[in-house]
Amino acid sequence: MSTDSTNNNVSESIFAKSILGMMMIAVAVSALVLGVVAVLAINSDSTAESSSGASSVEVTLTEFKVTFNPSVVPAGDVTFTVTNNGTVDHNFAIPSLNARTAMLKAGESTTLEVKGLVVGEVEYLCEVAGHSAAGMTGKLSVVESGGDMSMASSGNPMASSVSWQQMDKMMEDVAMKYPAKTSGIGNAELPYTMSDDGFKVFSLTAKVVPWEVEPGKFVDGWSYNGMIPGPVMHANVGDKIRIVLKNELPESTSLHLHGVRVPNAMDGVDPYTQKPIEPGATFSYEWTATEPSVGMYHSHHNAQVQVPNGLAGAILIGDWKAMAMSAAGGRTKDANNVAEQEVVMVLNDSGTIGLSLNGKSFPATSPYSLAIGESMVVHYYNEGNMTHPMHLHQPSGLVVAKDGKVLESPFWADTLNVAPGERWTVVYTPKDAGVWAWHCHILTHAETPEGMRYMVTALIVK
Ligand SMILES: [Cu+2]
Repeated sequence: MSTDSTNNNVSESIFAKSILGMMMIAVAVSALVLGVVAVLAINSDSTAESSSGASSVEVTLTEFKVTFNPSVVPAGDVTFTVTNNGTVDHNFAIPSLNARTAMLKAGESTTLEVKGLVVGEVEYLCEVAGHSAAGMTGKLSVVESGGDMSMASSGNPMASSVSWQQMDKMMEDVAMKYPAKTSGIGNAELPYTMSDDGFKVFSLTAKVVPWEVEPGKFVDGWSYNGMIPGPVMHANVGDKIRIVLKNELPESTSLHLHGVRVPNAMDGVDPYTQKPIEPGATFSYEWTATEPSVGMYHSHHNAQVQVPNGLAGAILIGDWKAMAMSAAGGRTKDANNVAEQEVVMVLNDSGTIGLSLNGKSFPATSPYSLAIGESMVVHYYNEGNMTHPMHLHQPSGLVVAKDGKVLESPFWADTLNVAPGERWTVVYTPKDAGVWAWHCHILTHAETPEGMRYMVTALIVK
């Protein structure tokens, strides 16, 4: 459904030809709109400088990638803290300076002191045979040190001694990575099987998997079927539904059907309505769907840990594309009154996954695309612990349903507060072409001194 098909619509060639350039405009617009630049910390009392005066740069090695934090380094003496986050041996070398670390085993870390880096570019690589060819090489930008560009610190923990040129470079580097490829994607459509007794049977397995939240950053993701968010289930009013949940987690769990009308015994609130599903055990939730729902399914056991760590997904009962367009009643100026896309957007801010849209942090978030006059029905789901004012730069959305109930009076909003547990259904029908930033408007959920991050994606209108 939705997010998957959307990804496919946005081919890389489109990005290669035009989107990156357009995205840069969006970046510039976004930076202005977000207004973050004014409060960025630029401080000559660098927190990133050691007592020896060397700047610190973190280098992370994985298969087969080398990532730097920050992504550009100031000229002068630099201490590289090199960590092998991969599964095989790697090292880090700058051949032109004859500087290299020893071979690092998986999980090992070391430091590499480099003196007198000069402004320009230096080539780096992993020296294990074949690894540079596989991608573990590149050029590191060395820029002038901060000097008198400094301003007062805002106290931001991200503060470091960077000039505005360094900051612009870092922001551009991040923006140009969008949409960054990461392993794993959530919200895949979950196929069902029909049982002999007439149930649509959906199978879920809860288990912990390595989840790539942003490029190179793997966390312990608590997943349904190995993905975050869990797979999307679609059913119709009148269906007999059975969800078979196998628990492969290190602790008990249970599954609550949030916003779905089910008998009390199927409400998933252990120990009241059932016993906890212990590790290794399986439990079946079954009921007959009597009402349309924009439902969440999520853990109701140690939920403040399990849900933000990833145990959440969408269950949609009824034809919400049709219901949303019917509720919109032609007000969005859709060309044919048909929704071309349905998008589930799960918001999160806590646990191992952290600030994210559909389990990914910018620049790993998925872009969406539409043509002028087409419509996209978006279901916002907040599975986190904070409210998120979701803002699409263009167009305004017509809010047509709250928590799976169609509104008697749909209303327009370009910024919509989505509180924990809420689902809002919005019809977006663009009128103007461009790459439109789409993000949470709590600014610390969207930007850092190193560029856009976390709850940011884009709608590309052709
Ligand atoms: Cu937010």
